[in-house]
Amino acid sequence: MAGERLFARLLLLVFLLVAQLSGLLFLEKQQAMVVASELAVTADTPIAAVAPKDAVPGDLPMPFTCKTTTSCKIMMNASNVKSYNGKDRDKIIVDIAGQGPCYWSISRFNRGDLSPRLSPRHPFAQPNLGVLPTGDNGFETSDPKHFSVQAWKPHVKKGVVLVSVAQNGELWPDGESFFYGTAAAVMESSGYGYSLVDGGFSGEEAGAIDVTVGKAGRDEEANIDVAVAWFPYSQGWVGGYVDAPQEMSAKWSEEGSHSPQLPTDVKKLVSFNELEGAEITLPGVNGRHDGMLFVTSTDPSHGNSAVNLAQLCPVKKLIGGHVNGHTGLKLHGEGKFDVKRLAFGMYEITIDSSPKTDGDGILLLQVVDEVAKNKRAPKCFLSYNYTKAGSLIVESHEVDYTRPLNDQFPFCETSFYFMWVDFRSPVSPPQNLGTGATDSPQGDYFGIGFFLGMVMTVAMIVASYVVMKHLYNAPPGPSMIALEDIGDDELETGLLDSVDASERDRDAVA
Ligand SMILES: *[C@@H]1O[C@H](CO)[C@@H](O)[C@H](O)[C@H]1NC(C)=O
Ligand SMILES: CC(=O)N[C@H]1CO[C@H](CO)[C@@H](O)[C@@H]1O
Repeated sequence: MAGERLFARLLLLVFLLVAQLSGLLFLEKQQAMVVASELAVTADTPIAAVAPKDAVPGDLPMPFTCKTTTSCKIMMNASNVKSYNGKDRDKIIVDIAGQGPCYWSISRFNRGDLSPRLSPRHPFAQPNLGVLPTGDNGFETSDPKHFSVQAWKPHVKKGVVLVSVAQNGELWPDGESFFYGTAAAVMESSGYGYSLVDGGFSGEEAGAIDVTVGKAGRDEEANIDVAVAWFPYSQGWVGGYVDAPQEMSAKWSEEGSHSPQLPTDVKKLVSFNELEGAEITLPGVNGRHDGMLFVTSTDPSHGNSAVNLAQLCPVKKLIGGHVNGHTGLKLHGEGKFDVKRLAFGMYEITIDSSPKTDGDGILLLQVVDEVAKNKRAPKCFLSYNYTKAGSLIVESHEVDYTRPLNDQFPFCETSFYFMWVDFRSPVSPPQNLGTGATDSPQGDYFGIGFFLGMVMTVAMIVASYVVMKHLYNAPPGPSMIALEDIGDDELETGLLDSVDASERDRDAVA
């Protein structure tokens, strides 16, 4: 029943966390392990492309050497589409408005679908971007000579893709009404490119990632700007892809679809509970103070689901934090930023006290809240856009089918995490023990202590996270009534009952 939909696939990215004192204590014991893991990273030789038939060496992408977080802002412009379901529905202009430090291409796109690819051979000469596609089906090619496919497909075995909606709602002249966007990182890639696993050239590939874009509350494909970020495991990011629960049991989506530091049995980390969501347990981690967890839907059905949850962490060059949605105050924060609550469900963030544009970086957003047992969890979804003055406006909305058709997405108030991913100097996980101590004492030095501790140390406190997943895109009509029959508390409630009131109060003060 509805539980099956509630648990569409989850994609979990668990960031490195700053440890408390305990992190320091086991640091020394684990130094041998630190060395081993660094060697392993160094030994990860660049993957080289295998030439398909009809390709000459000059058609291949360069061996994949992008070792850092990289992100891009993708624009989807449907101002030429006159009818949402007409023959011209895929006459959209797609472009990359900003990117870096590694470059991107897009090897396939049409309404609601994007195939972002990494490290193209000719990053500045993508002939399919910024122009109207010629045919009726958007853009798509399997020709190895086309620059857009001379690039690498993000893959679940190599890293995590996180997405956010980078426009606060959109109205196109296609006869449809104003809408809010949803975005998902799906493991059903169809755009061509080279495999990060075996170097081969293909379209469909198990575990390769595309991005789908939809309308909140409408279960329809959509065109709206999105931000896409890549976090490679080899850089030290901790994360993975977890499938929808089969008989309530957690399973990695593919063998090896997670950081090598995480156990092969994901049941040690993730458990699903009836209807409420998934619980993520990281030994040695206090979920309320130690880090941020970002979660993205990997459900391919055009963004009909949101995954809400998480926790913050100082990592290297992090500008981000945990914002109390009701006050606009920082609960935790790293790096230089200002945040202001402008109105109910509306926030303004200024990065680094300086104006930013689409050419500077993206924001990743994550709903996070603490909900006492039997209380309703926020079922908000977030988006952002830039203002002309160079700040970022974050909006939070929800779907409410009880309201009139033209007003079903009221503002919604929730606390959230955000992370600024800079195109030139992106956030990175702590990695080098030596430099860490001088560079950023908290993030790096303690971070690595936690990192290994999480996997190696069992005798640590165990904190639980609750991943609250909400269907905010159930189609209007009978299924919604069915949900209501079951009752809000059962369906819409994420429970984080491990939070005690005194801790909450302490944070509110901090
Ligand atoms: C979308 O494309 C049209 C032309 O096709 C252009 O006039 C408009 O400025 C574009 N919108 C954006 C936001 O780039
Ligand atoms: C450029 C742009 O779209 N700016 C918009 C960003 O969002 C705020 C509020 O959500 C709008 O007022 C701006 O027009």
